[in-house]
Amino acid sequence: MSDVLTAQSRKIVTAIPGPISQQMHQHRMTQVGFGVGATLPVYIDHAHGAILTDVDGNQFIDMGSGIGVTTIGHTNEGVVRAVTEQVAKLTHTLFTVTPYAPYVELCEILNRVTPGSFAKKSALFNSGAEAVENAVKIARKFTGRPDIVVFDHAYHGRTNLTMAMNFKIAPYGNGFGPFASGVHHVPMSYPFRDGNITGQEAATRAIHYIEKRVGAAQLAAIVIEPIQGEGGFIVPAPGFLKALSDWAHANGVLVIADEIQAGVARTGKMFASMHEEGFEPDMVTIAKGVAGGMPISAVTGRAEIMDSPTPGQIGGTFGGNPVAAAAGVAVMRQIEAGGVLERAQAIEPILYSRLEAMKAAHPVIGEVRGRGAMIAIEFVEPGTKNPNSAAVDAVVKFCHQNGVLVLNAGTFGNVIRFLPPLAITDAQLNEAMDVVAAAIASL
Ligand code: PLZ
Repeated sequence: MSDVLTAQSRKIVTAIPGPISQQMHQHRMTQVGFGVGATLPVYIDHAHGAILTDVDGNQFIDMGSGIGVTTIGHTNEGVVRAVTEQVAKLTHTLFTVTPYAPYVELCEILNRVTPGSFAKKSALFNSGAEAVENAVKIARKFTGRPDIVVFDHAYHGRTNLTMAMNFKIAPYGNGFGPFASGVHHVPMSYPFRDGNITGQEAATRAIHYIEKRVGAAQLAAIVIEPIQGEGGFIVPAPGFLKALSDWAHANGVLVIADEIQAGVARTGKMFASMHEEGFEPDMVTIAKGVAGGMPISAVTGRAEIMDSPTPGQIGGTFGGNPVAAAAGVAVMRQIEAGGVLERAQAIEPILYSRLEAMKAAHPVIGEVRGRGAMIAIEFVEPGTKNPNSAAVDAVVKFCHQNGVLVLNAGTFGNVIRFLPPLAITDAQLNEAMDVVAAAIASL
């Protein structure tokens, strides 16, 4: 990745947020609705690789990638070129009125690289939530069944259906109901918190819930994040996903893998589902990292399932926009060309060795987990497994003040997650970890 060669460094030159950001934020508060939050109100002017530069000239090491979006790196050359060329050529027709090539090209790549060796087809949308909505629509159409199952600690979006699918009501759903019906929540495999039962045992527990509470005959699909994102990078115990999907397939139930946060090279494989031997979801939802920051999402699935809606049933004005699709093609070509998955794989041991050392020194860290460049630490009250969100708040604040952008996560707000752009250098990664270590030591 050539971005690595031009990488810049962390630099804090004002208070955080700086005076210009403070002024802009004050103005924003008079113009933007309060429901739209801001984790760290520094206003970003430009970015490259893994460095964000704000309007006051502060430079942050980005350990969040805009929640797993700029995986390929900020202002990646290939993406900038593809977008620039496409924007000058054609910005919109509406694919379902008069089609264009980049949409089909991106679908062709996704059909090839998603898990499962069966024939696949795709459809493109704007956001992750919209992809999830459409996957559920298609599953219902194909099976002729109404209900869906989701998991504890899951996150699927902010639309009406996906709000019903989220585990946490606060902040996502409070006051926004009534919500879509036909959504059933069942227990997840969460090794750190469920006594390390096996994947098979956790699947049996979930299946009992489904059989008793829903009934397989009512069930169109199981929707699951192969590694939960907002839930705190919960990696299910080995065998859990396979056992669930074996049960689903024996009962005519489809499996939808929500790969919106974990997919597209993030975990060191093209998709996180591929870490579980024999797990082949019928459909995957894809967004975030697929287009290097341009808004686009996809549903990719078995061809016969994707063909079950009739022409005109699936669409939307902006879905698969040519500029965003061109960016997607540019990202996916780079991943297929090699080096990107390897970079995610190389980031994993660096983060693990640094974070495990912090865990050994500080019992406030209960667990280090995750895969590739999707690694998290869960904070507890020392000597217990009681969630410790106060520690997370303090560590996050310290990191932000010191030029490292980190994100929290988790049902209990007690997880810090690391999702660096893969263009991050080893030096930047270690510098970020030095700041995290200092933050934890300061608790
Ligand atoms: N499915 C697994 O992670 C988005 C949410 C940011 P959209 N997660 C980040 C926020 O606070 O709104 C996400 C996800 C998984 C679906 C979604 C939804 O994707 O593109 O935000 O709609």
